[in-house]
Amino acid sequence: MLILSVIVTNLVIAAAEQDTSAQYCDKATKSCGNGDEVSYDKKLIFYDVNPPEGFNLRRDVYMRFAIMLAEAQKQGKDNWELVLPPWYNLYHWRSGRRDPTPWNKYFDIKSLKSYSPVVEMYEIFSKTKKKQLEIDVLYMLENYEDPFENGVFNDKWEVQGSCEYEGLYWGYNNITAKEVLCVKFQGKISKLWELIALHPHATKIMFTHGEIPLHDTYGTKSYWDCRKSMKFNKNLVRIAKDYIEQYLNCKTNKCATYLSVHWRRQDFARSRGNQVPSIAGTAKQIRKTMKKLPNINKVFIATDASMSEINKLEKALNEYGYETHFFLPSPSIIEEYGDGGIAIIDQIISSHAAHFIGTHESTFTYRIQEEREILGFDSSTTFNRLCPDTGHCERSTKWLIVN
Ligand SMILES: Nc1nc2c(ncn2[C@@H]2O[C@H](COP(=O)(O)OP(=O)(O)O)[C@@H](O)[C@H]2O)c(=O)[nH]1
Ligand SMILES: *[C@@H]1O[C@H](CO)[C@@H](O)[C@H](O)[C@H]1NC(C)=O
Ligand SMILES: [Mg+2]
Repeated sequence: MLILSVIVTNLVIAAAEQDTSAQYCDKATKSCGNGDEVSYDKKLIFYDVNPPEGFNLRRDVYMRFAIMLAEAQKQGKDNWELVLPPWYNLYHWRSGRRDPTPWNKYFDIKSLKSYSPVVEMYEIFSKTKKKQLEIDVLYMLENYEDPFENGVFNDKWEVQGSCEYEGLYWGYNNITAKEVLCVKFQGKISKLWELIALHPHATKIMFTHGEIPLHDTYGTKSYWDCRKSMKFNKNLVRIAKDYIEQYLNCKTNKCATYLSVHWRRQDFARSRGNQVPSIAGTAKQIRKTMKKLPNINKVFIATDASMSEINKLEKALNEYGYETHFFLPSPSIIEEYGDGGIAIIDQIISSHAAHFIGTHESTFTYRIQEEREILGFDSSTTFNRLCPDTGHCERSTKWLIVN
């Protein structure tokens, strides 16, 4: 507590100091009028995530940083902004290479900003006078080899010394870092303020491996306030709602007309074979649930399965007599939104179903479950999972909303 308050004091002092690097000019405040070199009045936090991590874990990492900044802001530390890391080269997004994609393609930025001081990379670029964007300090976070030293997990960090960044800077070749430091880190994300305080004059700080710091508290009101602000881009919502109306016969938020299933395949089917069902096993489990929903005959499947797997499941469900739907995007939707947008549309459609069955330990499923909590569905319709064909089937954990 004492240490923290010292740090907070340091930060306040640091904030009061003028930034002399003068790389920014703020159009909004018109402080750029006659070409004077005027500083952007906010300090910036950048982060990236372990490259193989998917979209939905990245959404959780975002929440950790967004909450960290929102909480700091509540305590009067309002001179920091979080730069939204453009989406680039995601492992699961295979339908063609795309340029680094801003967050507004997928999310409602106004809504994100209503919770936390966030800014898009292109907004920062547009205020950068130099040809390069220079990060002052880049902290490369690393796990401790033994997180449970003497049997206990303590929050801690340790600067290891300077090292080399070999990452991609979100796909940009005009970003550099003046200083790169390797840091062993474990524990709550708010401890990053201690690292930040080591460089009180730095105005642009970046963290790699943003997935290493943990939520200060998981599932609390701040968590849900942040989560609620993560609204999707309105166009994606409209596409999903049009689909629901046209094919699933529902015009309201809480639909009574269909069951939805998140059927995660690909790497899950390959490397977690004992946790996910076979195709025939999936169809059987869907039938078992459908028997308890006598008024419903429509099934919506969100999936990353191959076309041949999709056809097999569809055939099995049709044989049981169910009307089966998959969202098949038009070429123009693929072109405009890519795999990321299609995945979001699948999530939105799944969120509105009368009843949902997810895939165990999939963050894609978790985000759908949260959406359903926000929509106000009974938790018994939400926290359900596909079980393996044989063996033990652990129940889904219920992460209930806190309003
Ligand atoms: N369109 C679509 N894509 C999916 C679906 N399930 C998984 N994916 C893709 O696979 C990725 C899985 O990574 P991630 O989001 O981290 O979720 P997790 O790996 O299931 O925890 C997603 O981001 C999507 O790109 C699905 O039901 N529909
Ligand atoms: C860096 O490159 C990107 C992509 O070409 C461009 O949009 C951006 O404005 C550039 N940034 C700076 C600071 O010049
Ligand atoms: Mg993943």
